[in-house]
Amino acid sequence: MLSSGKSIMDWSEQLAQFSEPQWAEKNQLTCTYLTPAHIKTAAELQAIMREAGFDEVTTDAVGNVVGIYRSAHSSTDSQDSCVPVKTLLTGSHYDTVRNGGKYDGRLGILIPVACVAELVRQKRRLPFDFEVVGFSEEEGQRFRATFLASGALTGDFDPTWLAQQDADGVTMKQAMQTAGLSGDIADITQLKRDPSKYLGFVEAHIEQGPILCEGNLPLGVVTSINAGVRATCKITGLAAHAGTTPMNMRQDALLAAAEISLMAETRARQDDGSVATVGQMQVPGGSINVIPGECLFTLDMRAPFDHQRDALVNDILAQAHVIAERRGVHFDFTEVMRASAAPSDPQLQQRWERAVQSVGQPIFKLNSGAGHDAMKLHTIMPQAMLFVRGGNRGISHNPLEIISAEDAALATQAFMALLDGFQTDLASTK
Ligand code: HGY
Ligand code: MN
Ligand code: MN
Repeated sequence: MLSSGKSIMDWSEQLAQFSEPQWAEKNQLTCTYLTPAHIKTAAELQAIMREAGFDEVTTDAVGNVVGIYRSAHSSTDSQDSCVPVKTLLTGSHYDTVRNGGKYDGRLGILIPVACVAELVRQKRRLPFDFEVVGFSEEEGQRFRATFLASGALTGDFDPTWLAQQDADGVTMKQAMQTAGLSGDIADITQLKRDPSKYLGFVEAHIEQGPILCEGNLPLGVVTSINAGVRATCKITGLAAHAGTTPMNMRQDALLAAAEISLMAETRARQDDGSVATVGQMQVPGGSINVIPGECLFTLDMRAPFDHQRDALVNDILAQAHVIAERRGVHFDFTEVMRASAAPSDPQLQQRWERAVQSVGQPIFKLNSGAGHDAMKLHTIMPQAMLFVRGGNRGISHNPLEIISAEDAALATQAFMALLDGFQTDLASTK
């Protein structure tokens, strides 16, 4: 099984070779929804899945790469195909943030791919179909439609997203059609999964934080995924001469945004577990000698519970309007993503706990500050996650993101143990 760790590291390098030109030239990884680099990554992932031995590998109407390893009852080499077969769903995303890491999302695809390769090596079938999805879009980088890929599986794809434009004015529909997808909402709505046919959704993912690394723990079991709200914000002030406008006569859009950013930081620090981030800020058409008349920025606000998140958002919004009023500027806030906290399904979480124990590791439980596709699948089926230790103190959304082949191998063993657990339990219910 140690070879699975090396395979996963090699596959990660294979996928990471595709990056968008302005980042590739700096040897950085950026793979956003349906860009040429993203399309090549999907093709490479398909090839990796085929090589591993999946029975079916397809790309769906939103660009998800879907691999299915048929059960003992529904595979072509079985007689009793009349036996009703459920499916265990797993996977994660293959898109990245700008100048991101190689393992965020992708590790959660490659670990179950390594499991299928091992099952094929053992000439073994499971008593359920095993469906591994490489979700095409989770990060919300090129378009604001976050989790659109897993959202298509839960029936939450918003048709208005097709008209969203990227920074170059390309609509999502156009991007889909350029990528060889129909861009028809009818094809997308068909992707909705019937939860009654599934055993649930499990996802392996790097922790993206320092806890496992500092605790010298290779694996962790997720108890809940934090709730989040993201928004795009716009301050409208008055562009004016930097030299002639007295300080007490300014409506400086950037300074209002700056004060709001610092206020958000102060407010988030007041809670245990709340976070608030301004990830992007720009003065469109700004000049060195002009007081900013407009400032665009983003807000990402999260907390372990919905009520705590809502209090954070409401306080920041209220205080932002006070700041804008005092500064004589206008503050616009457009919510672009809202996700509820997603507590792990207790039974699936216990399956991960038993799996981690079976590979000789202590059960360490932690919540997830990062959002994941699992929080989308949470809305229609039981879900639970396994975390894998990140090196470099778990840094993520950064090229320093790193894992070890040994931890990848151990996580694969734990995932195999989870599959074994399902097999044992299903056999005992016959
Ligand atoms: O932002 C997140 O939590 C995730 O990486 N998309
Ligand atoms: Mn991410
Ligand atoms: Mn991720």
